[in-house]
This record gives sequence, structure tokens and C-alpha cells, in this order.
Amino acid sequence: MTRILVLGGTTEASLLARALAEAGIEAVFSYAGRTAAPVAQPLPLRVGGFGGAEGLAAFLRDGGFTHVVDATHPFAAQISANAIAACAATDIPLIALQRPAWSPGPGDRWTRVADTEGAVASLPEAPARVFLATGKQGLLPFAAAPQHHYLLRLVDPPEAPLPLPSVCVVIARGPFDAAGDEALMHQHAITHIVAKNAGGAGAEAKLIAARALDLPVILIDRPALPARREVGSVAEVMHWLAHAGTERGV
Ligand code: 3Y8
Ligand code: NAP
Repeated sequence: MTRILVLGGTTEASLLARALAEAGIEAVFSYAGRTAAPVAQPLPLRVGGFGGAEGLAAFLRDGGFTHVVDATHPFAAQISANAIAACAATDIPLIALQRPAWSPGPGDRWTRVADTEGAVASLPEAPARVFLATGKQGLLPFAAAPQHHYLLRLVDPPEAPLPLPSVCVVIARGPFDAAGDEALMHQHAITHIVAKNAGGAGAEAKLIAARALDLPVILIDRPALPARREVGSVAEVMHWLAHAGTERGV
């Protein structure tokens, strides 16, 4: 009896949910509960943390799950580490659906940095107008560079005051389009973009817009993750579930 847990929260996870629903494969879709109203899915939902790797292992055992697909965002390093530990502890097969990192093309003016602190250090001393498109987590380090004006794009309105003296907030949920991002950057007279190397199409618009506007981009590399089985497409996940996933088959 196949029962799959999908760790979601990305465009690819939503595409996988549709494929599983269309194939009539029993699965549960999991959100962390980071946003007020996450996009609906064609699978039964569960929302919220599990309580660490141990909590996830117990959830997998108690729920009779036979496979786990980690389709979370490349920067969601904690849940991915927990999934590796929980699947090892319960001997449940795990596969990660991960989109490849972006690499620069002709005309891109990218500076790659290892982390948020590196992104702050890469901004100029002189006041700039920065499109900080990295979400709500990880804002605090930019308080060390208050001379800049920041444009933030958040999924939900911030509950607490922001740690930045000169800031403008746009509330929007992706996926975004290049024309819209180009208009947004033009309207706010943006001089620098800071982004995570998320990969995928849903967040790429700002990079395409930056290229069109010949603006510099400070790109934060994704965190290193422990080794795990990893594929880049829904089709490969479906193939794995149908064949090599486990002797239990699907
Ligand atoms: C809660 C689920 C789908 C998934 C859509 C993708 C695309 C649009 C682009 C910018 C960058 C950012 C952010 C972003 C994108 C997709 C994808 C993606 C980046 C939702 C979602 C959840 C989240 C969590 C949220 C984080 C934040 C990051 C905004 C839903 C909409 C910046 C990442 O307010 C908060 O606390 C938000 C937190 C984690 C990063 C951060 O540190 O703030 N995503 N994003 C998921 C959960 O609860 O499990 O609400 O519907 C999903 C999507 N966001 O099904 O179509 O696949 O990447 N998400 C980044 O890439 O830098 C926005 O503005 O250009
Ligand atoms: P994270 O730092 O890796 O995880 C922090 C904690 O959140 C985890 O330990 C777990 O809590 C819980 N969690 C995370 N993802 C979960 C999921 N899909 N289902 C149930 N619990 C989950 O994660 P994050 O960076 O905050 O991302 C949270 C969610 O937003 C993920 O689903 C991710 O795919 C999505 N997302 C993140 C980004 C990003 O930039 N980080 C971008 C787009 C979408 P417990 O320890 O209590 O189990």
C-alpha cells in the first residue's frame, strides 16, 4: 500500500502534487505554515512543523508512509536535513526534487556570496536603492547598512516593525514575471538586487529584469545539504516511485 509524504512549498512541489493526484497515488502534501494562506493543492494537506527529525520520524511511522519526496526550497536546509535523518531512522525511501541553481548568462552582472552577511558586505558604501527579494527571514543583517533604501517583497504583511529605516514593502506571492519585475524596479529606481540562488522559474523574473535594466545582482549561494537521492524533474520522481523507489513498488 503506497502512501507518500510530499514536503512542499515550491512550484515543483505543486507540479508533483498534480501528477500524483492525476495518477491516483495516495499522498499527503505538507506545508510549514509560513504563510497565512498557502496555495491550495489537489492532495490532502497538513500544515505546521513536525517537531524536528524525531517528530517527522514518528509522523511517518504513525501515518504508514512508504515514501518521502522532499520538494522543498533549496534554502529550506533544516527540513531537508530532518527528512534525511527521519527516513534513515524509519528505513523509508527518500528522494529530493530540486531545481538546478541559476548560472549567469551573457549580460549578467552577478556577484555571488556565500550568505546574507556576504550580501550586506557586497553592497556599496554610498547609499543605494536595493531590491531585497529574499523574503522576510534574514532581514536583520541588512540593519548594518541603514544608509540604503530597501524595496522588500513579502508574501504577508510584516507583523513586527522592520529593522530597516528606509524601506518600502510590496506584498506579493510569486511566481513573478520579468515584465512586472522590470516595471517594479524601474518605478522604485532600483540600483542593486539581492536574491537567493533559488533556481526554478518562479523566482527568476527579477534576474531577467535585472539583465534588461543592466543592474548588478548580489546572489546568495544555496546552503550545502547532506547527500541524498536527488532529481530535477517531476517525471524522474514518478519514475522512481514506480520502479526503483522500493521493493514495495507502487
Ligand atoms: C509557505 C506557499 C507554488 C510555490 C510558489 C518557488 C516559487 C513563488 C519565488 C521574490 C522571491 C522567496 C519566498 C519565494 C518564491 C515561489 C513558490 C516562491 C521567494 C510560498 C509559500 C510559502 C512560502 C514561504 C516563503 C518564505 C520566503 C520564500 C518569499 C504559499 C509563497 C523570498 C524565497 O513570510 C514568510 O515567512 C515567507 C517565508 C520561506 C523566504 C524568506 O526567508 O522569507 N518563501 N513561499 C511554504 C510553507 O509554509 O511550507 O504560501 O502558497 C511558495 C513560493 N514562494 O506552489 O506555486 O518555487 O521558489 N518565496 C526566494 O526564492 O528567495 C520570493 O520576491 O522575487
Ligand atoms: P527550514 O528552515 O528548512 O525549516 C524550519 C522548520 O520549519 C523545520 O525544521 C520544520 O519544523 C518546518 N518545516 C519546513 N518546511 C516544512 C514543510 N514543508 N512541512 C512541514 N514543516 C516544515 O524551512 P524554511 O526555509 O522556513 O521554509 C519553510 C517552507 O517554505 C518550506 O516548505 C519551503 O519549501 C518553503 N519555501 C522556503 C523558501 C526559502 O527561501 N527558505 C522559499 C520558498 C518556499 P519542525 O522542525 O518542527 O518539523
